[in-house]
Amino acid sequence: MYSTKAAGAADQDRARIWDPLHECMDREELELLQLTRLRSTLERVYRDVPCYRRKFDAAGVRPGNVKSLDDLAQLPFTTKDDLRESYPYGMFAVPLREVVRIHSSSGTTGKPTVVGYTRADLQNWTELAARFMTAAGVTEDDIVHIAFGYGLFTGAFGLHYGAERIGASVIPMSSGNTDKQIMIMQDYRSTALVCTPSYALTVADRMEKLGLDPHSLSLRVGLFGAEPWTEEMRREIEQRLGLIATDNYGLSEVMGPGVAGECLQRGGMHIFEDHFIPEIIDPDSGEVLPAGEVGELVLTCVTKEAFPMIRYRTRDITRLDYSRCACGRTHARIAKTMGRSDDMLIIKGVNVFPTQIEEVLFQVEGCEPHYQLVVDKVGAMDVLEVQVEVNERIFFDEMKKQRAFVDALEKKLASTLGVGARVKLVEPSSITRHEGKAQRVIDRRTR
Ligand code: DLL
Repeated sequence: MYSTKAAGAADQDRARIWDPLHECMDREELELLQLTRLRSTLERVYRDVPCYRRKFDAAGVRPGNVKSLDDLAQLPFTTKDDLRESYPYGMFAVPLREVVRIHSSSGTTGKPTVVGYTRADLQNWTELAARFMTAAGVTEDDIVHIAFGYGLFTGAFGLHYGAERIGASVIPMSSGNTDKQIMIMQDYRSTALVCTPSYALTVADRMEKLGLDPHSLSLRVGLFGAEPWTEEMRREIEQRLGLIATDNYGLSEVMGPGVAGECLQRGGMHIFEDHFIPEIIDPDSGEVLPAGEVGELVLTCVTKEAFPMIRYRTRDITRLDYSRCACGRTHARIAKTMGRSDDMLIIKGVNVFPTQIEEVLFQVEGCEPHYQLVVDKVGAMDVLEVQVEVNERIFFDEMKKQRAFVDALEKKLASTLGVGARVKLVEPSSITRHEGKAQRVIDRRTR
């Protein structure tokens, strides 16, 4: 399915595990460790965080009621609203004096969410970043080019310290100025690229526009995350940049990058279960779903000191796989997320994820990998418009051929999504590129 380069790397991968003691623990031993850590975290948050005490009391549970991992389901969920109400420091479980770093979520509306780390939290974060970066094939011989923005966003700092811990040479490039990024990658011979998957394509586009061959770079591996992306997009990035593209997942509320990451088998992202307990729930009923079912990921932190989240509703839609991975790690894997439940569009009553549309666009010859979805209401009807960049041949083709292209694409979308969408072809390079997370949806409906 993937390049021979990736298959060869997967073979070598089995030997490279950053922390075999924890990453390859027997399940029984792992669950015992989780339970011990969970119980002590619950005692602490009940004692020190008024919001948790209130919520536990309202639900009629005490930390002492949790005698097994199954009892976790008795505890109330924590949501973004709880964090907003406690803004800025209300959910910290330690005095500010013990907090040595503050980050914040990248949400675009309202006040950001503030998260804090103690010294021990930063050490754990560094270790977990080293774990997933090693799993993705990074070694002390790599030159790691970090194109995430350094700032309140957790992306750059998380991977920066992980790469340093491994002993790689880190280039703290930060985001923006694509031409300079390319020059530095050429001159410093960067071997590992860290950014969002959409920015990786922006780099490829820009190089091609400048008449440069992206394969002439020394890049070997890409560590991409912070936004949903499909297998089709992975293939496109790999072909165009000539590297092995891996996925990693995290969220600031829970820690940042380093919650989960792919090994080179690339059959899902190992979630570091000795630090986070994952559950999948039905987003409507809140019921815990059996392993393997698709639903919302809920995470409980069991080692965080400053900002431990208990049953935090991530809104990310995925599934958990507990089967044994060929790499030797025993931690469960989360599937590539379909997106966030709050990014899910409801068009004429049908649920549509931007990633489903991405999958279709990547299969059609002539579509460029840049698109945007515009949702509007015409009268009482929801209308979904898919704006997609096409190559110049199609864009300047005669009307009749263009019409046939649009019709075929609309048919394919309708059969995949189960609801009609209008397609609008737009000129190459006309959709705004973002240095961080891509913004795929413009919703013009008044809710
Ligand atoms: O995006 C942390 C991060 C930085 C992860 C760099 C990986 C690499 P936030 O800005 O708080 O934190 O956004 C978290 O981004 O709930 C998901 O919806 C989405 N997300 C993060 N990683 C992935 C991924 C960082 N690999 C939110 N696939 C999460 C899909 C992702 N979505």
